[in-house]
Amino acid sequence: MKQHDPAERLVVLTGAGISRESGLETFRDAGGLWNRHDIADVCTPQGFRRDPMLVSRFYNERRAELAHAEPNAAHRALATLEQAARDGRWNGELLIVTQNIDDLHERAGSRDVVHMHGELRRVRCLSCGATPEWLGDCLPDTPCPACHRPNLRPDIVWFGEVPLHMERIAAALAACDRFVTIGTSGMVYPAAGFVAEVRDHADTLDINLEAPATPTLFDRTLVGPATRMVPRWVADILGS
Ligand code: BJW
Repeated sequence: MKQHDPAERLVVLTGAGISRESGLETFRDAGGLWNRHDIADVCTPQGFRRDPMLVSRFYNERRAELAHAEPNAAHRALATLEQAARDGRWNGELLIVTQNIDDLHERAGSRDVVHMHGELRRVRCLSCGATPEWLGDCLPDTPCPACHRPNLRPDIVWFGEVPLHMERIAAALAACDRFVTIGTSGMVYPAAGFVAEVRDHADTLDINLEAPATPTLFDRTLVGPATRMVPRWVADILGS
């Protein structure tokens, strides 16, 4: 039986679809990134070891695109909900877990955002472990600002690597009353398995441009573009 505490705990899982209307490509849609790039080449540690220049250029291009992208109405609506909790206008708490490596949630004003697949605007030094912010290009011979050795990689979770912040995410999922996914195909684990973890104790909703092709585990689905559906759904929660 589903139970609700007075303070509602909401976990929102976002995917590439929420940033599509900001001009950033998704992965698996027609014309998405995986139509033009081989996953094994650009999204695995083996691919990086094989050809670090190719992988560095792939992420340099995406970092440059991100610099020109702006948060959209869906990102802003989620930030409004978080702000409403802080103001006491909504008796709930919101955690955004994003699979996205962009920073559009933060730029829209969200503060509590967990980047489970890493962040494009950060690199990681394989020599000293530093993870400095990185806004420009990074190439295989770029020295680490901390230890000066040329051993930097994008601070991204590739296939076969363990996603970040899993303990915090697991605790939030175990405690949530409501779980909502926005703009994700549900193809990549462990994120794809979250709905199965929560559906016995939480209401579940999927917001996506496309209606699901097969029966899903979600209680409800809202079909339409994130910029239209998310503000509407947030307005419903806030009762306006
Ligand atoms: C809109 C819209 C609009 C469009 N409005 N909607 C079986 C079981 C469990 C695991 C595995 C398994 N088989 C293999 C695995 C492992 C593997 C995996 O899942 N593989 C699958 C391909 C099967 N997973 C991993 O390796 C992960 N690690 C792992 O499992 O470690 C083990 C472990 C876990 C936990 C604890 C301990 C150990 C790592 C996965 C790393 C994924 N990395 C990437 C790249 C990140 C960097 C980058 O951006 O380059 O993450 S891959 C890529 O896919 C990216 C995304 O975050 C991720 C998900 O994609 P997303 O966001 O769903 O995008 P799309 O394009 O697929 O969908 C977009 C959706 O938006 C569509 O539905 C559209 O309709 C919709 N849309 N416009 C609303 N306007």
